[in-house]
Amino acid sequence: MKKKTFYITTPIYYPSDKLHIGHSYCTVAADVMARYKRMQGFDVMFLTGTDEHGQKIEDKAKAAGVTPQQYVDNIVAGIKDLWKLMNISNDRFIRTTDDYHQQSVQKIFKELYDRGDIYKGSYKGKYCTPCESFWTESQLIDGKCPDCGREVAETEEEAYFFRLSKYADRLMHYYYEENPHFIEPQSRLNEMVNNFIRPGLEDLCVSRTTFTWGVPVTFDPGHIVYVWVDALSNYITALGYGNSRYHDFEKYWPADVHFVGKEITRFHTIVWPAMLMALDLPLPKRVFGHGWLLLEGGKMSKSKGNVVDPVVLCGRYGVDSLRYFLLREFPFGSDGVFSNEALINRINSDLANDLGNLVSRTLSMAKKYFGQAIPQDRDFISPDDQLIHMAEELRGRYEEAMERYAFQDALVEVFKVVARANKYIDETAPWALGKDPAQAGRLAAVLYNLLEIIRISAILLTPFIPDSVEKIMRQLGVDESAAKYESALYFANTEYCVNKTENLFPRIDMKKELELLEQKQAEQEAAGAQPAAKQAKPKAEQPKDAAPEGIITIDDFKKVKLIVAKVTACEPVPKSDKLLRLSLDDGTGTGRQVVSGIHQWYQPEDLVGKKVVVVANLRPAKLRGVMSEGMILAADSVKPDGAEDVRVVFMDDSIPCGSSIH
Ligand code: ME8
Repeated sequence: MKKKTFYITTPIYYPSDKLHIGHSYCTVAADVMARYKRMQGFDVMFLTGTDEHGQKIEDKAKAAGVTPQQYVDNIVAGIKDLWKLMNISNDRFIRTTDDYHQQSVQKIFKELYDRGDIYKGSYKGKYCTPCESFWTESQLIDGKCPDCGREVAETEEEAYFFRLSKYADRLMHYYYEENPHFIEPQSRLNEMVNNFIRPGLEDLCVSRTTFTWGVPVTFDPGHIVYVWVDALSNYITALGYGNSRYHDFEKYWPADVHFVGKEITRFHTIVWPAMLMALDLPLPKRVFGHGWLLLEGGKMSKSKGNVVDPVVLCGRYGVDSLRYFLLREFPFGSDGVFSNEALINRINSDLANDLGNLVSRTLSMAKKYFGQAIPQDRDFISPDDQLIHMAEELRGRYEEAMERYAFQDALVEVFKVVARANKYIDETAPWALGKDPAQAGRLAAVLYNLLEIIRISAILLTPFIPDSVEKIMRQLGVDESAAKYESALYFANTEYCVNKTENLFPRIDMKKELELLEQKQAEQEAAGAQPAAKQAKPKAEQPKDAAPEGIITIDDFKKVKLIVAKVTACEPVPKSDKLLRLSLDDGTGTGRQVVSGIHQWYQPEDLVGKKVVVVANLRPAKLRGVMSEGMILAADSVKPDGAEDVRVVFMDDSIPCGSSIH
């Protein structure tokens, strides 16, 4: 029998800077859904990618002194690494600079033109470069871009327009008659209708002539296809529409769901369906506009530094912990405030205390009392029924939530059962049963019940924390069929072969960890706030003549004084397990002292006698009460197991102390 298909997409991200936790949020959610549908037996197509054209990228590349292609290649490589690190199981990754995509976009544009849905006109209005959007005077807020609050420029150009206005009625019909669940959550439907459709849709300007980094309009040289037409088309070109690179269009289109951030719901629920109507193609079944992750104080901003960098968070707490937190903490459709404290609390309470404890207590008791397998001679008694019933009903409740994309609700259901099982341990007191040989049958039933609950919960947690579930299943020693979705419906007289337990989710010392993160942040701020992550919306205002975000000028770079220095002495900073105090010969004759958070990776003897690179003109700062007059350079990376790795940059010993580095 042919498998049912499921096609799910994320937005394609702008590779204008490194991605931050907000981008991870949407991608992890899509990954969870894709894994869930695969687990159910669907033939899944999960697409993500990058949206690489437009003036913003062209400007950034120029400022960086590289070609736009070089600029995006570099960032896209980092994005792919991030998805690998975060265990994202996308089936395809589309880049809008891929040849096949560009050719398809050209065909789509021409097709719309030939059908009369694109026509040539002239545009006069206000243009916001960072948002790549035209605005009318009345749409501006205080004369500035209503989306990002930045300056807009007066523009007039000959341009092509898409007859968006023509589709208003058909869109309304689709929303209300044909597919009432098209826009989720429902509040976004009201927003689209009241804010955009009812006031009257205007035709959309779909070409640009003011820059060149984009897909050229084949029949009118000098015109570039508007970046949103280019970007939205990715959902079909990636399946082979208009190209012969892929051949899955018939199989997977229409998409089952597009996951998008709420700010781009408009493009996906108005512009995109209208484009598809104009092309005579089926419309996506659903667009889910999810909420934003905000930081305390309102927005994620680069001044908050690495703490919102998913690479750092995965390195410190593990990929699964972060995945779990993102989907458990915030209802998918609403905004949520991200904080390190919330993250650590959630890991400690749910993963370490509830799930981790249940697994380790149960497994160690099973091992202690019965070795590996649980004897078949089991005395079940009626109080077990309520627990078993709850576990056997769990899959239904979980599924009901998952089908609504209510990831938080699905996880709450699973953890209700986990909590109930922990309570059951306290009620049945297996350690007391273990003392009485006459109770062996009862003890076997209790431990069997607990193992079955762990197994069922683990199956349902697979999409969220896949690596940890694999470890749990290994520890339970069950065969593959007992780990399948079908087997999550009932107690299955499963055979267990219990293995050595390993602490899955170590408890995090909140106080120490927050201090460490604060210190990392202080170091960054002292170092001039390194831009670690792409700034999330809403965007902060920038001075008019500032270089694009994430880019510095050569003059900025010249401000940093880098010199070679030799480590003459080194010792741990008292009361800190992270910091080392280094005495340096910096060629001045007086020397200097630097405090560095590298003790986790280096012992003093690894450093003494070595030559390092020092940022010599950093404002001195006290770290744990010890004055630090500079910073040594080191590379920060993530090992395959997710742990953070730091390697100091050492210099050739023949270079004299005090030599400056340009
Ligand atoms: O808009 N919280 O790309 P983009 C939650 N290229 N999600 C966030 C977030 C935050 N703070 N910040 C970003 C684009 N996101 C276009 C899309 S699609 C055809 C073209 C997520 O790099 C959210 O899903 O600005 C948002 O829609 C997406 O990143 C935008 O990424």
